[in-house]
Amino acid sequence: MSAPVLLTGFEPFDGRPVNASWLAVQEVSRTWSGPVPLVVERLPVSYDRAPRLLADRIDRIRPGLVIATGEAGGRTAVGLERVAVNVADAAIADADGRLAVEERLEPDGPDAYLSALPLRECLAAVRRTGVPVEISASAGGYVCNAVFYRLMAVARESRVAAGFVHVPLTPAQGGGVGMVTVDAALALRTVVDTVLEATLGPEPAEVDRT
Ligand code: PCA
Repeated sequence: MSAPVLLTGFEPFDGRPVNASWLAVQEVSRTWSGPVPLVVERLPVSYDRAPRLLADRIDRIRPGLVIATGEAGGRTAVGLERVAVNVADAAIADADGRLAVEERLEPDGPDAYLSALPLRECLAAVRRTGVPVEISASAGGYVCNAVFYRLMAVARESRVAAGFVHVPLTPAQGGGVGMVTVDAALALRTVVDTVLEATLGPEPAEVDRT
């Protein structure tokens, strides 16, 4: 698979100056060295615009793997999300002022999609780095879940490996509680590597030229 990896994070929301997911995605991008091209994208926290932008990028870039990420307040571990549900329901409005209460994202869509990432392998690989990580049973009912839901619908159609990862707030955002960006980025990079290795096979051993 030499198709690019698409990694997305979100714009800041809820009055916070930064978004931990975008900080982590930028850090992955800064230190990226292959084996395939990496494309990153920052999504607006909008039920309407974010899934559309993501679907458009997938259509244009034709990635082999898409990992969408967002920040999750109150969490202390990276969350490998298992399931995207066909519901929009959150206590706060999105960037366009839309407050969703028990709405279906796609009236005729399935109730849920499961992540297409090898979650157990990713969990084990991130654990080996020492970064706190868990498999999460709910991505919530806000824009992250909406993006995850659309991502899995598109991924299923175009046979792309895809999933969603939540990262904790940074300690600066979370009043001292949270995860530093380099750790969140290491977790994301490890998830990407794990999926690529499963698809590409292990990297060839270095040739001894002596
Ligand atoms: N977190 C929100 C939306 C954007 C983000 O980073 C969520 O968990 O839905």
